[in-house]
Amino acid sequence: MASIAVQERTQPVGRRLLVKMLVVGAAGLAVGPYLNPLNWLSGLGASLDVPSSGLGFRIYTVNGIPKFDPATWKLTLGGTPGGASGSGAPQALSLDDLKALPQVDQTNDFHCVTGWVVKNVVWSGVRLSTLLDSMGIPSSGKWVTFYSGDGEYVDSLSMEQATSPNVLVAHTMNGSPLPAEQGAPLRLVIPEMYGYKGVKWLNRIEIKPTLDIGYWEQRGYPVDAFIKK
Ligand SMILES: Nc1nc2c(c(=O)[nH]1)N[C@H]1C(S)=C(S)[C@@H](COP(=O)(O)O)O[C@H]1N2
Ligand SMILES: [Mo]
Repeated sequence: MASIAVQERTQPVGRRLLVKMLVVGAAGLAVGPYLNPLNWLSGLGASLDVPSSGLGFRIYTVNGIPKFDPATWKLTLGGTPGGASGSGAPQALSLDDLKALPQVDQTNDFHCVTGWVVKNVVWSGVRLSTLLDSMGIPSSGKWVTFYSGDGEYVDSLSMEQATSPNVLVAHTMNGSPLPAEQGAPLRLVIPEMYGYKGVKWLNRIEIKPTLDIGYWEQRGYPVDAFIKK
């Protein structure tokens, strides 16, 4: 298990550099991991000794690994502007509450924008749309913001993206609870998008009238994270 975790990048990524990374990344994948120039690029910002899981994930965090106590942990659903109840009062779900909701399993390839891929990851959890429905989606609710328990990382989806049926809040990966460094107890999974949209240590979801720009997007990544085929 990885004991040290690093950021994906620590340097701001300009638009042109990002385009270069994507082009170089595609070339790198074609010639194999040892020749992948992205390994040099990632050396700009992060340690060259990138910790990884046995499955091929590189473990990223911008602010450590938050402690998880199953007895007190809660997922807060809040910020509904003029929510169904009229109050938009936040709800807080325990892990047991979450596991009492309808559960789904799905198998997806995981893509980091820097070029690495983990094939056939089995995620289990609750559809995000199930949670959004329980919050009540007001007509002013155009965006959904996701917060990490690390206190730093954040990202967002449009309501249309967020209600797509294969967007999950996952507590289980390949039949086991998420490892601490991979988001325990909960991470967002958006199979059609690059990994940076998938907030780890997810502990709060808010429906909003306006877009909150994500952590890496504030540093140059595209808000549109759909995987380019
Ligand atoms: N809280 C948090 N979530 C995060 C990140 C992060 O640094 N902090 N990195 C993102 C990026 S860029 C990727 S590719 C994936 C990596 O997931 P892994 O650490 O399980 O490999 O997590 C995403 N979610
Ligand atoms: Mo990533």
